[in-house]
Amino acid sequence: MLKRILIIDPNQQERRLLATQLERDHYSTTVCSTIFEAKNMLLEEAFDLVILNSEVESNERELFRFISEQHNLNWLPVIALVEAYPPNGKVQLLEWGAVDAVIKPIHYDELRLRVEKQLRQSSNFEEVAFHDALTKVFNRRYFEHQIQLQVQRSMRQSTPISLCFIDADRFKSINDTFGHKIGDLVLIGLAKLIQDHLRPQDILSRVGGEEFVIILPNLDAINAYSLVQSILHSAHKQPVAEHDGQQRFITFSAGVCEWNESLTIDQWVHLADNAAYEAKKQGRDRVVLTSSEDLLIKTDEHNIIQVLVIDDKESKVGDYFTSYRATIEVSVVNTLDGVQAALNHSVYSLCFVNLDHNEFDAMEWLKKERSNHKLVKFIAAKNRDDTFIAVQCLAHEIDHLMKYPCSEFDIKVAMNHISY
Ligand code: GH3
Ligand code: MG
Ligand code: MG
Repeated sequence: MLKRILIIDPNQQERRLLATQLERDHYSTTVCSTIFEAKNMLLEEAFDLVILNSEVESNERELFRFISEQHNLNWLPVIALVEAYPPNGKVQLLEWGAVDAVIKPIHYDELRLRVEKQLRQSSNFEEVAFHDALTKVFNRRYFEHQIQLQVQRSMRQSTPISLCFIDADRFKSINDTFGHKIGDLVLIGLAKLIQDHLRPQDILSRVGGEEFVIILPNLDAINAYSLVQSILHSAHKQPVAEHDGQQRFITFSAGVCEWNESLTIDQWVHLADNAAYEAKKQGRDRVVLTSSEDLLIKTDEHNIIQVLVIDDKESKVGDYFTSYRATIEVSVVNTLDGVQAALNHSVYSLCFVNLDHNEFDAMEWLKKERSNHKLVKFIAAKNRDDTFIAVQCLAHEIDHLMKYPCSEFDIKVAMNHISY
């Protein structure tokens, strides 16, 4: 795919010349003359590199600040073209965040080599940072990086966009029966089977062990649904892996949702994820289509946070959440059986779990809940420092770990930390 370069230069002739030269070298270029325009373009389109002709405006620094603050842009390389005098101009731009600075008047061949070098480095970086090592499809980080961009593009073009969550069915039994290695082959095969059905603009990411998500630009709910159905039909007919002459098949449960302007991105992700969960509940091996009317969780719109507290000790944690904010609805489960607690409280947006629960393996439960409810925030508590637990919490993307027993102040800190 052609690498895309944004050129920011107030001088029309110069930017045209540079664009023509780069296009001749097979880059795709977009030009603009102000930082303001550049910021809008960066929000709407994906670029691989920016060339900034410095001296443009006094608010150049603003461009670097803007890029570093956007989580989907902060790795974007900027090459600055600078005057030789004053000599600290170059240092200034490098300090602000330019990856390279070329003294004007530029020699095109030198600039081209520097562009090539930066792009090579960032594509190595992207390969490692945005791809899943096992299946080679994109990873969760890339998904998060793209979703906003893709929605913005759909809004601008007034085209539909859909999202699909896919979770392999009873995958654990494949591992248990044939071993982890065969499990890996099945995952690789499943990713390939899905990818083979997609168009170049679709973005397939592996977001969990046996879970995938697809961003489907320019596809409405019905078409997205039938696309995913056709993938599932192929999975019925076609093995995803073969070993020792044995064919391995896999089915999956999927949730599909089309975006609309009444939804936040978080709500949209939640809906599609929930639909996949619904597909599991209905018996697996199926696709469930959902829409914004099915928004189950009372979200920020109503300003209510539903908190599930799982704790077998006598504690005031529930009260602390309530006193943190009046619009928090708390269900405290002083249960002996945390699994049952989860079944009874499938709708919650924040969960506090005491890891020292005597009756069930709270960490195992958290792990599973985290993978089933991607938007729920999880707070875990433990009565002593334990590096192993801390590492596990990190690995399973638990949002906050705190010391137990906890005070009202600890809950405040936690809520602040997870920005509720
Ligand atoms: P369900 O139909 O309810 O989704 O059941 P499941 O067995 O697919 O789901 P569960 O969440 O119980 O198990 C997922 C398993 O996926 C457990 C974990 O060991 C396995 N797994 C996660 N990542 C990998 C991986 O990279 N390779 C292999 N081989 N297994 C993995
Ligand atoms: Mg799963
Ligand atoms: Mg599964």
